[in-house]
Amino acid sequence: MAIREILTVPDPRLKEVSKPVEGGVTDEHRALMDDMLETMYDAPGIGLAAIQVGIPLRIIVMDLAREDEEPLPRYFVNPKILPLTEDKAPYEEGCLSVPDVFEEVERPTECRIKYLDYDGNEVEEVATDLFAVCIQHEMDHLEGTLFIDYLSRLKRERAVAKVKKAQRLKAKENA
Ligand code: GNR
Ligand code: NI
Repeated sequence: MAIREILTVPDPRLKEVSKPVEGGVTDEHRALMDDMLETMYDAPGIGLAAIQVGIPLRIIVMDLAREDEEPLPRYFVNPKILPLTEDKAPYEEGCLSVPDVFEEVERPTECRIKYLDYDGNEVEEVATDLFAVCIQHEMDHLEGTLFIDYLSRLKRERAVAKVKKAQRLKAKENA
């Protein structure tokens, strides 16, 4: 397993539409998912899409366990999603590709998801609460959409400027 670099805005790869995994889940995909999980835990974050480490495949990892709970890694390959309600709720979201920016986003509170798991088995389940928020945030990454795309242009531009500035400072420190 290895920790990979997480892309941050304004990297254009974050706007790519990711491609489905064809021909089932292989050991190569599992190695990528292992790396993604390690990268996510190290960050730390609760979810990660493959494009965030530069791989444009429809693969997501997630772990919503609290610090006082056992880790519960989840893997989603080729996920499909269907909102189950028109009810929406706001949640203050963050993203490892937009570090240190947190803003409220409104999303449907419940959805049905269908995907292949780590072993390539088909799974169908209903996501609610934080699971619903996170899977919708991650599915957006597969379409090249970031949570800041739901904000006003002013807030979005400020968010990108903040990330760029932090990176300039980091580059200077390391110079
Ligand atoms: O770690 C993360 N936390 C988070 C908080 C609220 C809503 C969504 C998320 S996902 C994010 C990790 C990430 O960037 N996944 O793409
Ligand atoms: Ni994200």
